[in-house]
Formats: sequence, C-alpha cells, structure tokens
Amino acid sequence: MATTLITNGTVVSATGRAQADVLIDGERITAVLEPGSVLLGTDVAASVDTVIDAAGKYVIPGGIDAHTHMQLPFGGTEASDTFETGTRAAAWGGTTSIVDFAVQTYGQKIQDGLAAWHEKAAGNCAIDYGFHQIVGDVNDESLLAMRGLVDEGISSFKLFMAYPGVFYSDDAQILKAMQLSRDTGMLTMMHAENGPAIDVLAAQLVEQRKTDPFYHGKARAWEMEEEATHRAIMLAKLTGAPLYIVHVSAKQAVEQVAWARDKGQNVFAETCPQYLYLSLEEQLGAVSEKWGAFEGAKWVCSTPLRSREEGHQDAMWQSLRTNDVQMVSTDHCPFCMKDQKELGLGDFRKIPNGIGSIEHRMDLMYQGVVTGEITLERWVELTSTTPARMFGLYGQKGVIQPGADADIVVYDPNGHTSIGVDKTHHMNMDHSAWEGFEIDGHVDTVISRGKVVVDDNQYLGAKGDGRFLKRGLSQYLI
Ligand code: DUC
Ligand code: ZN
Ligand code: ZN
Ligand code: ZN
Repeated sequence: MATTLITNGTVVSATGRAQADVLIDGERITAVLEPGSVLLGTDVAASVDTVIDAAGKYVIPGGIDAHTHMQLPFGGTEASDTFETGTRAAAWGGTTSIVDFAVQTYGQKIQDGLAAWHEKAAGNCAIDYGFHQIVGDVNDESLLAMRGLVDEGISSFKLFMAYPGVFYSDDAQILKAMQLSRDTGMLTMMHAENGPAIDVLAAQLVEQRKTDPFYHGKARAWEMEEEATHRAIMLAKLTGAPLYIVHVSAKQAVEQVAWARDKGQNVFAETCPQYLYLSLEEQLGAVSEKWGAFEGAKWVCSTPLRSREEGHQDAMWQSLRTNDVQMVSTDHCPFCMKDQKELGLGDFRKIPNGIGSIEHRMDLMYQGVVTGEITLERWVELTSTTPARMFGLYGQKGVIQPGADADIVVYDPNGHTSIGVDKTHHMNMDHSAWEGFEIDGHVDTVISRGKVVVDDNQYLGAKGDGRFLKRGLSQYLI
C-alpha cells in the first residue's frame, strides 16, 4: 500500500497543537512523529511514495458533518444534492465523513426506509458515510425494529416535534421512543419546534396576505423553539434518555440546554453555520431583480434564521465557547430556486425548507478562529472530534493518531476562499446561501482514508470511494 508523509505542518487536535509529521500507510495513520524525523536517506524515507509539504499550514482531522439530508424527499420535491454530488462537495470543503438521515415515512417499515437509504448511498459517495434513523411513525412495530438498529451500526434516531402530517411525533410517541433510547443507549435526536402551534401561526399570516419568505421566520418564533426544547428536555429527564437537540438557533433554546446540563442532565446540542452568520433582518432585506422579496426563500430553513437585534447569533457563538453547544453540523438540505424553492411563490409554507452548506462548514467555522470567536483547537473539536465522539466514530475518525483512518485536511491559514456560485461551488444548487462570503483560509489538501481526494484546487477522488460507517454507541452516555 502507498505511504504518504505530511511534513513540516502544525498538527492541531481538540486539546492542543504541535509541529509534527504524520505518516500514512495505506488507509491508516501509522505514526505522528517529531518534525523531520523521517530523514531523507533512511529506509522509511525511501519507501514513502508521496510527501506533502505542510509548512505554514494546519494539519487537522477531516471534518465530520453529522447532519445532512442528501436526496431527501421533502416539501413536494427532493433535496438537490445526491449522495454523489453532496459528498463530493463535502470533500472539496474538507469534510471526510457525513452522517445522513435515513427516513422512515408515515406508514412505512423502518427496515424499508433504511434499505432505501442504503440503496441511494451505496457506491455513490466520495467520502465515508453513516446514517441516523429518522422515525416518522413511532408505533409498536417501529419500536421493535428500532431495537435492531444498533447492530446495524445506527446508534441514533431523530424525532420531530414539528411538521404535523409529515414526520411529527406527539408527546406519547416521544415518551415511548425515549424509553427505548434509555434502554438501548441509542441517542435521541430532536427537532425541537412546536409544529402544531407554528402551523396555526403560519396559516394566520397567509390569511393576512403575509406570504413572503420572511414570514416563515415570524411563524417559527423563538418561543416555539424554547417551548419544544424544554418539553424534550423534561421528557428525556423523566425517561433517562440521552438527548441531542439538532439545529439550535434561539438563544432561549440554548438557555434551556444549559439549564439542563447545569443540573447534570445528559443533554447535548448542535448549531449550524447559518445560525452563527445569517439573520432574519438580512433575509428581510434580501430583494433581487429576479425574485423581488422572494429572494429571501434562499434562506428558508427550520429552525429559521433569527433576529440579530435580539442577539441570537452572539448567543450561539458564546454557547460554542461555554460548551453549552458542543458541535457544529450543517443540516445540509439544498434546494434550487428554480422548480424547487419557487414552489412557495405566494405562500411561504410551500417553500422547501433547507440551506446547503456542506462545502463551506470548515471554512466558515475557521472564520470564527480568525475573528477570535473560538480557538483553533475548538474549531477542530466542534467540526470533527466531538462529532466523532458523539456519534460513535471516535478513534477511527476525529483524531490524528496511529491506528486512526487517514482522514486529514491540510488547511492554509494564509490562503483565501471566495464563496459563490461562480467561484467555489460544487453543491448541486443554482444559488449559494453564502454568496459573497470571503474566508481568510483555504482547504489545500484533503485525504480520505489515505487517498488524496482534493489537492491544489483539483478533485482527485472518485464516486464510490466512500464506505458505509457502522457506528458504535455515543461516548457521551452515562
Ligand atoms: N429543516 C430544514 O431546514 N430542512 C430539512 C428538515 C428540517 O428540519
Ligand atoms: Zn430538523
Ligand atoms: Zn435536518
Ligand atoms: Zn492554498
């Protein structure tokens, strides 16, 4: 098998940084060495096939995006990135593993939903991939089937307190699923928004002819997120289930998570780049020649963008420093404007919810290092190490150490990345939610299980490079 040496770089982990060389043999890391210790002329040096000079650059474990929705049927259409295009875009951006959501729809058997997801992904991915299971129909049969998921490498499931008639679970269903979570050690992931109340508010806005995309965020008020987050926390407390709140955007929801954690409850949360950088005010102000106020549809996602005046974005950055929020995923759920988002012209309720960010998460979060919001080590922790620990991949993924998969990114802090559809853009979308963002940093080289898949602004990987990841239980169980 080919050997690769990454030399002269600064290896960054969740706990520190050091000048070190990294030796890769085949798919694995075999050694982390003193700089220059694989001296030219030695036996080892003679057998190194590829040398990557990382002088002045950071050498970090490949990103793990634990929240993606490739090819998700949703809102009368389907998320526009396939497993092929979405994982390739991920690789471009320094993400070397994803955990996508397999879906059980209402009335469907869990096994059938999962099998369909395997079929979509198998042989198509550029990088390694695992699955969580969305349980859209909690009933006796589903609960029985869920008990078999851990053996299949699926150690987490997601429930929705939102979207009545689509994925929604009521409190009785949530309680039963959480009891199973406690019994099996599967992590309960929760979309925490009060869907039935939101649907009433949304209908009332439309009756008042408030139909523009901006009203999506008005209907999905932060009170709806705070209330559902609290309810999920109390149900988890009662049952003893480990709980992970997905895509937290409201500062009041973070306060609920912090309150529960301070009392010792095993509650975790993720946020997404859109809740750190984008705001409801900017969505309101987004008016284009082509789309008018419907331009704002590009940023319709759930939970929604929040008001900057109300301080949500600052609170989210702070939560990353205090560890009240432990990791950053994208909730990558891309839709084009043409034929997809435009389904909601005249009625914001019909805009398919979702933003595409998988390609930009590592860069956007590195920008937080540049602006002093987080440390370099925290960047690695939020984007790779904690996702690996949270979702049963640690050791194989999320760390640069002997024995780990050689998933490595060489990141250039002196490089530059301009984001936009005509610039850096490999996602299957006709627009970018991040158009015009300028990043002081650049993903130079991406190695996925020992294979260089991105180098020098070239894609060198292939469809089918990625394998299914059988995940273990979360390391955060108590
Ligand atoms: N939120 C989104 O924005 N898209 C998909 C599902 C979700 O919960
Ligand atoms: Zn969700
Ligand atoms: Zn999601
Ligand atoms: Zn560069």
